[in-house]
Amino acid sequence: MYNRPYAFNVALPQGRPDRFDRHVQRRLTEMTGQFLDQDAFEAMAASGNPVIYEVYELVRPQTAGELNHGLSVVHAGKVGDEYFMTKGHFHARLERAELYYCLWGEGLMVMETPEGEWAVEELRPGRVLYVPPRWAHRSVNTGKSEDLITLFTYPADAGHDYGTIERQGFRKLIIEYTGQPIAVDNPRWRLPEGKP
Ligand code: PAN
Ligand code: ZN
Repeated sequence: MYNRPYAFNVALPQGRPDRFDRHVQRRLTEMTGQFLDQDAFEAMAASGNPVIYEVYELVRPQTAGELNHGLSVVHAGKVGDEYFMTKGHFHARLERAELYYCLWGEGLMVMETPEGEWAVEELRPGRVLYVPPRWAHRSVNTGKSEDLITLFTYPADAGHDYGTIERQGFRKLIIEYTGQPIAVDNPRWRLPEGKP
């Protein structure tokens, strides 16, 4: 029954909605190449391969006008000095935006455009973040022990381009330095193929 209004509830601090179509659990080894500290990555992969984040999504028909929406739950932890984070992506249709609302925890959204602009915005409960068209986005949990929980919605025809970030990474990484999160240049960031 696709065209009836519906409502659902979100249990906090679990971040689990009582209605969803899709539940994704992303484990560390599904993020090969994204964390900087390779030794820490391998040690953690060998000792339990933890779930880094989960997504509960209500998936709508992929037509203009529909909005996918759901909950993103990034667990607390670090790989070396780098906080747990999502894979991050551009929308396959680059001209598609997204809205995030933070429900729980503390974190940062790291964003960048193909043209080389970048931005980092704080996420904490009550804070709304608008990700405009063309901006790749990755959420990072900078909290000590709590999950970072955000509600998101984006056009159902946006699609996801993970490959670009898998190949070149984000320009900025978020690491802990003297107990605080800071954005540093990603030494492994690569120019997109075909660009001088
Ligand atoms: C979100 C993200 C979610 C997980 O729903 O998909 O936070 O991050 P990754 O998709 O990068 O693994 C979203 O931005 N959708 O477009
Ligand atoms: Zn998105």
